[in-house]
Amino acid sequence: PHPTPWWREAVIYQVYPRSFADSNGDGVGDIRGIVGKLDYLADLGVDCVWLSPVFASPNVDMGYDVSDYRDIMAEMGTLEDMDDLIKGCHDRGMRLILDLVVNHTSDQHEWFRQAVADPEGPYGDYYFMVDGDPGTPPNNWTSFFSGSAWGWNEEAGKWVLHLFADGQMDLNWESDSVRDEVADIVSWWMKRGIDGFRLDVINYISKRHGLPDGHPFIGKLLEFIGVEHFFYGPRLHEFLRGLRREGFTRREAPASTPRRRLPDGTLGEPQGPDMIGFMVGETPGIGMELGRLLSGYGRGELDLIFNFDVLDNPGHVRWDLYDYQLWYLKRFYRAYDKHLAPSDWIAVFLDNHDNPRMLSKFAHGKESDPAVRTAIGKMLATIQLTMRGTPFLFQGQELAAINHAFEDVEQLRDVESINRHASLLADGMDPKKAWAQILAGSRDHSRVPMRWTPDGGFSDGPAWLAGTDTVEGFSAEEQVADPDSVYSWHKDLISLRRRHRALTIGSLKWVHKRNRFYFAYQRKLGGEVFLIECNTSDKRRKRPHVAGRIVPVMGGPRGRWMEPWEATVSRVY
Ligand code: ISL
Ligand code: CA
Repeated sequence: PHPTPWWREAVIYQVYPRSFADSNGDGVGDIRGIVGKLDYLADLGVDCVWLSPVFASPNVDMGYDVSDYRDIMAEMGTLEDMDDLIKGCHDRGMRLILDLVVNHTSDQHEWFRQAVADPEGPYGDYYFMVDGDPGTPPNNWTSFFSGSAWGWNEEAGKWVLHLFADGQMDLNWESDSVRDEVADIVSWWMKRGIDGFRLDVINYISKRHGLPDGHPFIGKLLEFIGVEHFFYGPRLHEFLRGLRREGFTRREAPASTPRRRLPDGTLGEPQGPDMIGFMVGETPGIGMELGRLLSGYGRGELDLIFNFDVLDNPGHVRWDLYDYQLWYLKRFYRAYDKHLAPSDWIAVFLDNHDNPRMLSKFAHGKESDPAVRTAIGKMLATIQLTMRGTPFLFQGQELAAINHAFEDVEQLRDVESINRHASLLADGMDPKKAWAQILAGSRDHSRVPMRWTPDGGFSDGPAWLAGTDTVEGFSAEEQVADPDSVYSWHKDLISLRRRHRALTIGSLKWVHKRNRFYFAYQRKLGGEVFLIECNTSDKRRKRPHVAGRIVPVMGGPRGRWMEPWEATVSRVY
């Protein structure tokens, strides 16, 4: 009886379990730790929690290398803990989605072990295992984590494809059995009660037949060789439709279902299960047009995609140190708004576990001033939580988390940074320059432990990754207690969204759309109109004129001048 799919009105919160909360003092975040923080998430107003991978894994890539999809990583807990987490979310009116990493498995996965032990046996075609001369890889593709995408496997006496780390072996989706296995894994978790999955690099699963060499020109443009053969492969649409039909469509009742959350924040009765699990695809290298084909409403593929074009200004990559310009973000959302059909929907995100913090990217160095950090944290939250689309917050954004000043590569834990650093040095780059790149782009910035209390509060032991910030006032405890904090701003915005659907499903109309620093738009549904105004510059600026009787509901008073990074949300009558 709800005409809009739930995920279009939801605020989704990404938890990076390793760094969220550690319940037993071993320095690694775990599922019990998350269970202990569910009230915190429900108070913030989160509708759905997404967990980065918690499945059994040797952690070559921090869980993105799964060795058993039906078991939990030893240091994170047990299946029983997971059942408690599912129920704990549902009891609080929140949904839970997990992270499905099925472009590749760990080399420790049973399928891979069987495959290399007996390449002619039933698992032989689960991976890309190719005969050849041990000195010459089958093609010129490069790995996203440095070097060739091929590894020579002694046991099988064959080359094996790995687009990511050495231990992340690409699954061969051409095999019917692989597709059946993946659908079974999804059904198994759906029955346990989860509400869907984020699908890791899901646009990479169909590789062009024959695995031809990548074009060196494209490789130079996109930094990796071979990508044109799998970013948008020949059978991608077919594979996604099959997975939705065979895995995500419910055939059995789930063990638990979420309670309904009412507009005033109180809880109603448990709802019936969603007939189809939610699917949000991580789709690097997929722009707006192709993204629409992968997630258009009613196409039977994905519900949403992440479009990564948002993360860097044109001409820049993650490894460059530059100040991100928000006029580009405005242009990005305007372009979406122009090109999409009214029935299309986007994922709105600024941070995740694979990127430095947007707050720091936007204002390198300036964010060391707590007042600036607070202003920018609120401004970014305002844009993210009122833009038309589904916001995905990453843990710590509500605390205005910033990058960490790592001192050297020894402090890093991420395989991508470590490999890249070594390869830059091997190529003869000046060590200072190499480190500057890594420090600008390392994924570890966003992976430092959550700061629950002024002195940390993540774990009783030494954390697996050092770097929790120490600036007074920015721990969860202090932020929750302060009505003017970035946390409270998030909470108030989320509550406003829930009470006024103009802010979720309402139409979007740009105001002074060519102004580079006035990031402003209206959201409208029926007779209700909201005006969102941000001054994205570091200078005071005169507030441009907007017609109507305008009454601020957040921020304000609405003076003639806007302060640097000021954000105001108003009702328009
Ligand atoms: O290297 C990239 C292409 O330019 C990245 O965008 C990469 O494709 C992207 O980071 C993929 O991320 C996901 O899959 C990885 C994992 O390490 C990440 O944490 C995950 O989010 C491999 O599973
Ligand atoms: Ca632990």
